[in-house]
Amino acid sequence: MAAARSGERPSLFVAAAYKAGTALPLRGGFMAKIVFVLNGPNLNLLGTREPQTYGRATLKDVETLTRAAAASHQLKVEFRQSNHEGELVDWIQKARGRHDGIIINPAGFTTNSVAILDALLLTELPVIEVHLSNIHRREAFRVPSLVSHGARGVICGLGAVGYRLAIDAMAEILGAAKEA
Ligand code: CA2
Repeated sequence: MAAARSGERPSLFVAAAYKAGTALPLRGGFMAKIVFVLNGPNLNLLGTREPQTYGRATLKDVETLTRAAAASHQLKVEFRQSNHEGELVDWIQKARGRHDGIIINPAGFTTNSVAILDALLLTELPVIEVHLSNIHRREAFRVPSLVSHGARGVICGLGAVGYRLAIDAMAEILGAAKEA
């Protein structure tokens, strides 16, 4: 928060927006847009098993890469993981009015969660679906994705880089500024 950082008293409007989590004011009064990055079940274990399929990056590494990509577009990121469908649905419901776009790796909920799909549709926010592995080259049960019905675009098979590409695409969708 620019004013708070420089020791000035923030305006009431800025303080209210900041408290509500709807926008993050940066230097010069520019409001950074916030991308909600959600990760589904078992992704907390990333980097510990099956490196041939999912790579060696941990979820923390993916978060770091995602935040760096977002910063280059002056976007903020809220990065979360849950093993619980209902928790993901609750978070997605609350995204409306608080976040500007959603990037989601639904993991094991990809093909079966009507609840997550409905929640994504109800937010009316732009959604990008990401998978580390190429789900189309794997077992038949990993496709089709229900979540894709609510997504602007889908990125799969590029490992952690897919999250960076999703941020770049989201920046384009949101009309975010690119750092010189
Ligand atoms: O490729 C992806 O990102 C997936 O969404 C990952 C899911 C899988 O069910 C989808 O079909 C494709 C599985 C996530 C499992 O997480 C891991 C945890 C530890 C080590 C490796 C993967």
